[in-house]
Amino acid sequence: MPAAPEVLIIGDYYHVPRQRLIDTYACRIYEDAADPAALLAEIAPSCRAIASHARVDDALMAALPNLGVIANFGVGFDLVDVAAATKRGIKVTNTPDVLNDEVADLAVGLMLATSRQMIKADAYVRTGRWISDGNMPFTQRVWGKRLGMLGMGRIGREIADRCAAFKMEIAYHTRTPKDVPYRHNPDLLALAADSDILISVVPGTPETRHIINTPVLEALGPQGVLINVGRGSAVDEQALVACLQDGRLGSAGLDVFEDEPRVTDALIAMTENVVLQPHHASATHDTRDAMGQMMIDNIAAHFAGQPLISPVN
Ligand code: NAP
Ligand code: 8YV
Repeated sequence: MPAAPEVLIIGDYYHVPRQRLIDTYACRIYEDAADPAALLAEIAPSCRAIASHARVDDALMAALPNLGVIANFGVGFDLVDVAAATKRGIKVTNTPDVLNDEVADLAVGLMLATSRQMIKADAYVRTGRWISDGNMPFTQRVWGKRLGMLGMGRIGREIADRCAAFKMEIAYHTRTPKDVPYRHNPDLLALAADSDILISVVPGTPETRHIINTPVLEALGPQGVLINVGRGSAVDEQALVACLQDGRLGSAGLDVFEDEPRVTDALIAMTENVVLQPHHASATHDTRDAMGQMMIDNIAAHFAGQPLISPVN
């Protein structure tokens, strides 16, 4: 029987599909190697696939001349140098759609938790302030508010459809209009000025870097709420901190950050008007399992010479 094809596992992802991968193929684990360069030299002739949740750059691809596919754990593939892969004839895959509902649920949860100050309210009860200080000050409603969506792709649509059930008035900004029952606004600044709540769910690309900047945050305004479940790089975090500190922006609910897992001290200190999540929007057992299975199915399709399930390039 021929040896199972060699797969290099890079980065940490859900242990259940990871074990499935290890049970199916001859796998080597990059992080386990005492000498990563020696590992790469050893597997160079046989390694044909990478299953990754970490940076995959051109140097790594160059070290593995028989690499055919990089299967990325996650729909966002900003950690993979796709241009370099394409140049080398290496396929890249991701895990779209299976996480749409999960991420949309968390976006809505963050919007509610931030606007209704649910974390602060929880602390208010636990620390006895309800007794010592009386009723907690009021919060901002969500239903019927004007929602601006930055991004109206697979996940953005699920978020918008949920928010429609909250009787929100929904508009969105993307480079090209989509076939959705919401109003397209070609100008992000104008969208922010017309919104009470802005939800960002765009990929991390050079074009989206700091697309949410001081003017956008100021346009959202002192009562405005920013929710980010896309990529941290889309928000100028320094500008965000400054706007939250001096009241040019009302509040923020963030699942993603510029320098994960490090979060700037200023955001951590803001317990009154900021809600933080550890990049957890897709992090349920069911969804992470589905993402892992899709990653494995892409690798299997590649080895079988069949069309890939979700090719990126
Ligand atoms: P998608 O279907 O490709 O949608 C991306 C949307 O962003 C599209 O509507 C696209 O429209 C818009 N967009 C892209 N570049 C833009 C730009 N420069 N200006 C304005 N709009 C732009 O992707 P998806 O599956 O919804 O996922 C979106 C992203 O969410 C992923 O790439 C990932 O980074 C992030 N994500 C985060 C989590 C989490 O755990 N927090 C989980 C899953 C995904 P146009 O192309 O017309 O501009
Ligand atoms: C990933 C995500 O799993 O799919 C994406 O793009 O951001 C998440 O679903 C993330 O990389 C996990 O940390």
